[in-house]
Order: sequence, then structure tokens, then C-alpha cells
Amino acid sequence: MKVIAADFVTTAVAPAGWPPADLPEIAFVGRSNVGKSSMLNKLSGRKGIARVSGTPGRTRALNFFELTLERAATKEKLRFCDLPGYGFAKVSKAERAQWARMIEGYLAEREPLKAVVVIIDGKVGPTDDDIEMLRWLEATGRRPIVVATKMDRLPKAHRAGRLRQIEAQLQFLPRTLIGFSAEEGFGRDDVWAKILDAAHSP
Ligand SMILES: Nc1nc2c(ncn2[C@@H]2O[C@H](COP(=O)(O)OP(=O)(O)OP(=O)(O)O)[C@@H](O)[C@H]2O)c(=O)[nH]1
Ligand SMILES: [Mg+2]
Repeated sequence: MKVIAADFVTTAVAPAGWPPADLPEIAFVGRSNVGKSSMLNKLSGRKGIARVSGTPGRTRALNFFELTLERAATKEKLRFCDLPGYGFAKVSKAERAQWARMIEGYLAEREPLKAVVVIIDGKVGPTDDDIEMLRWLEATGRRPIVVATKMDRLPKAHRAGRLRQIEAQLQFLPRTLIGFSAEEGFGRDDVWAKILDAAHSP
């Protein structure tokens, strides 16, 4: 599978700004600064398509990207949505509530949304916010693809054990956890396999 094109489409703060519902869509959610934009860049094979910030809480709107893939000589398109990070402490309660409305509104209502990639920090492990998000997705019937990122921050010999440990913490989810690193590039094929699986499901 090759990504032959990846382009930023639009930014939206309200449903009126969402692109037309004409392509399978995959959303990326996670704690602020967890590495959502970096993962999106890595999956796209484009360095700067989604902005990577050193300042947590920079992405404050929904950002949509369109990708064209080539597999076995056939082309297909899908769309990614990079969501604002949750759990960022340095914002007012009102602002946080507004973010929650924007994110939950999209996740609950977006018709072509096929899967939600929930990104967890592999070193930190699942936070209360992560668990709340996963339970909320289960309750709304959305399919989560759970990925532990920044795995490069752990010594190689500890990585597999750490993944099993996080899986045990997420026992309420009947899913396998994927280990990922935007820095080292591993996990990319596993995440893509899950994304394509979801994109092709009815
Ligand atoms: N070591 C390491 N650092 C990473 C990895 N992924 C992201 N980072 C770093 O983590 C920081 C945040 O990355 P972003 O991709 O901007 O995170 P985000 O979740 O999009 O952040 P917000 O949009 O602000 O919520 C940056 O300094 C990245 O370089 C990774 O796999 N390994
Ligand atoms: Mg971001």
C-alpha cells in the first residue's frame, strides 16, 4: 500500500464546516500533546501535513485531510480528521466544555466516520481521560483502534511487556493494542491495516 497523495482539506469549528460526507473517515483522538499530529504525518508519509506542536493544546479545531492510496494497482481515497486534544489543564472550564461539545458532537454524529484511533502515551499509560473517552466511544457504538505511541521512549526490551500491561488496564475493551512510534516509524503498517479494515467495513 502506498500513499500517493495527502492534502490538508479544511479546518472546522462547527458542523457547517465539515467536508461533504462522501469518503470513509478516520478520526484521531487523544490527550493533548500525546502525538496525534505526528502519527497522522507518519501514516501519510508526509512530514508537515498536520502541524506538530511543542506547545500542548495548539490544535483547537477539527482538521481534515484527504489521502489517496494505491493498493494492487487500484486507487482509493479516504479522509483523516485530527481532533483537538483533551485533558489540557491550562484552559478555562468554559473553553474545555466547548471543546468537549465540538469533539463529542463530531464523534457522535459524523455519518462517514468508520473508526476512531484513540492514542495513548505508551510510557505514561492510559489516563482517566483516555479511559473516559474509550468508554464513551463504546457507549456510542464507535469502533476504537487503540494505539500506544512514543514507544521509542521505552527500552526495546520493555516494550512488549508494557503493551501487555496497558492491555490489562484496558480489559473492558476486547481489542488488541498497537505499539507505535512516530520517531522510529514502527507500528505504521499495523495501524494502517486496522484503518483499512474499518474503512472497508459497511
Ligand atoms: N519520542 C517521541 N516523541 C513524539 C512522538 N510523537 C510525537 N512526539 C512529540 O510529542 C510532541 C507533541 O506531538 P504532536 O504530534 O504535536 O501531538 P498532538 O497530540 O497533535 O498535540 P496537540 O495537537 O497539541 O494536542 C512533539 O514534541 C512531538 O515531537 C513519538 O512517537 N516519539
Ligand atoms: Mg495536534
